[in-house]
Amino acid sequence: MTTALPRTLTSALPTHAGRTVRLQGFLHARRDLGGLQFLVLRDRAGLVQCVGSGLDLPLPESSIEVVGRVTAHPKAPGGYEVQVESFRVLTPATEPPPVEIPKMEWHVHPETMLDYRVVTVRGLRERAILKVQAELVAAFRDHLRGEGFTEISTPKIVSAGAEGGANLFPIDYFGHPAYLAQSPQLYKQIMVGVFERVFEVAPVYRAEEHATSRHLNEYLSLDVELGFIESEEDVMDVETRVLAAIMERLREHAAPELALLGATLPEVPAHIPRITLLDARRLVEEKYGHPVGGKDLDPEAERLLSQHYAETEGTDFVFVTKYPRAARPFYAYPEEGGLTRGFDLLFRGIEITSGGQRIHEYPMLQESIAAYRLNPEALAGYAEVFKYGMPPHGGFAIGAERLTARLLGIGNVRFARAFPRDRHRLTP
Ligand code: AMO
Repeated sequence: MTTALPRTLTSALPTHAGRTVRLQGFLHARRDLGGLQFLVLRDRAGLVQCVGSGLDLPLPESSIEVVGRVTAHPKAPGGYEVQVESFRVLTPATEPPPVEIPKMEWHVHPETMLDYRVVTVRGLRERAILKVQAELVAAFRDHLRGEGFTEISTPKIVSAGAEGGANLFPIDYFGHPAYLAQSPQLYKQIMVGVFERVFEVAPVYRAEEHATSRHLNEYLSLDVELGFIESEEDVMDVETRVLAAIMERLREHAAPELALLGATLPEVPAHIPRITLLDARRLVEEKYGHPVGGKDLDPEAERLLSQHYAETEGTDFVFVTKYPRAARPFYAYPEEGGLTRGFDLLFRGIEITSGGQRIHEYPMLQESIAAYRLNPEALAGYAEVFKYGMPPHGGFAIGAERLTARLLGIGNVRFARAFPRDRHRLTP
């Protein structure tokens, strides 16, 4: 060690003005001007410009250490500058990065950016996106713990899918067929029998064949399930409070990142408006002349419905409720007229959540499996816990990348994940 000084972070520089500090970080940028050398050091907290001369500067992104005196410098980014007294390379980069990391806009193809993700992810925008997501996840956890929820961890290798559809990834499990979990659905329900209120933060897998701006093949699912509810209304209320807590935490802990990304946080109303799917379809058709085919709202209908609520109620959120059974999995709690107690939450034009009340009685579940023409044997494992007594319960799941992308105005969910998996991408 060249010095016994403890490491100082760039965020602490204002409290060290006039003193000598030891900084460590990455060589973010460098510039020679006459005999003077300017370098920008980037650490986990931010950036600082350092000035020296006669330094043997390595390639950008090398890990470096600077010892120097902190001076107030109104024109420097952050308002402080460091006069280099000694400089040390901790690890030299051996190749220059494929893009200039300090640039806020890279005029390269998005695929190229993802090809070089191991280093482009260091960019200030990319880092800010992931930082916001980390805070969002922390808020999700903290808030739910505060409401008496317990964190669980469920298998991602499973013997059957819970969500139906053809988007299961098969794997070879020692010669037996198995799948990557599409969602923790059954397991979170089972754990309601243990803790009453549970949540999980974990990746899930969907073999989506099509490349869209809202689908990943591996995404982070923020799952919640709770027992002893009256109806899906209780579930929507929990989600409303979770979202409010997330926004509050981001306001407090991610202000620099939000500013860098030019993002505005939404207000979460105490009561998010609800509209039934049937009424939503009617509204979109009558007000915007957009006919909705299919069982669910299509992406354009979601966008229009959100637009309607932004215009008329000034909110970025709307719950779409009472989905028909045809649009929901077999575990959705049925209602009169072929409907269910299932809902979606739209945020700024996109579905970020599905949820609802679930069937909790064994005979009703068997009826549902039959009504959906599913193989009861294949679902015997799913059904088993309902023999042993389960309270009325429900829950929801938020797609973390979709929420992050909509919050930050990112057009494609792939950029809301450090290492996205899509139809054509398995590396890095
Ligand atoms: P669902 O399949 O609707 O419901 O998924 C819940 C939420 O997860 C996100 N999501 C995705 N995000 C990125 N890429 C994908 N391919 C993808 N698929 C889904 C969306 C979606 O709203 N078990 C139920 C949830 C529940 O009822 O608790 C489920 O998985 O934001």
